[in-house]
Amino acid sequence: MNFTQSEIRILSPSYILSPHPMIHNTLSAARERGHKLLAVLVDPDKTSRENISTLAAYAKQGKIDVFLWGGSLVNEPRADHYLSILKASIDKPVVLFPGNMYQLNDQADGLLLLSLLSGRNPDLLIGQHVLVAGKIKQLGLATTATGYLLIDGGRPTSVSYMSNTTPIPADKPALASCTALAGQQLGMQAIYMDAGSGALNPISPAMITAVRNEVDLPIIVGGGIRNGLAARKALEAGADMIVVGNALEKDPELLVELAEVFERPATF
Ligand code: 1GP
Repeated sequence: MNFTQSEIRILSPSYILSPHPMIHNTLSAARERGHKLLAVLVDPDKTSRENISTLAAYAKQGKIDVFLWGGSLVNEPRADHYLSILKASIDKPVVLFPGNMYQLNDQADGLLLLSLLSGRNPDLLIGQHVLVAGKIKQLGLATTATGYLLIDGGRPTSVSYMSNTTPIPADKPALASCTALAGQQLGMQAIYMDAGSGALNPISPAMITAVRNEVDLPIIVGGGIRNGLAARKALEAGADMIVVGNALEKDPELLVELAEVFERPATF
């Protein structure tokens, strides 16, 4: 069946019209070229016009490759407005990293469709996904099926509390690698290893390498990365993309130090 452009726009706005490839394809392409990526997590509850304009300036300098958008809770009434400002200010992919099913938004270029594989809460493994499957299709959001592994970062985080799940112990890399492998066998398109926002300790290189050695999928690593050294360690251990949120909320200039860890600006 053939559709006109306006019909396509109605059926599937973001998927068809987004100028950016799906994030797992971006990650795979970067990996093939030996490139690593830096993602900045923007929590709609903690951002502002000024913060977005600062980040946009760094993105224009090639210091940010990808934006993730989301939080454990989103109560900010101007969240949609801020997302539209971010989208209008940058030429980088903005991908939803939703803390719950209420955070879908077709202004984004894609959605990390997270399944919390490290936990045993069925609602976050498949329950919420069923509830929003029709909505995701309706919005035309491009999805990346993402096996999400919550790993102990030294203290309880919003994710562990809100998800009501126990993180994988930080000193049990085999548990993480088998969980990631199961995710790959189930057809996931990426693995996100997260110590949770504001974690005391970032995920150890040993744990990242254990997962890297077990799966061929793109690996995203975040939680508690506060400086260039921690970023470098995660990348050298096998992460394809690191995510930094908290530390940049406090000090956006940290992007200068982080960018030095990456040898080149990414091209999309
Ligand atoms: C959290 O991985 C992200 O899900 C980022 O963590 O805020 O600690 O950088 P931080």
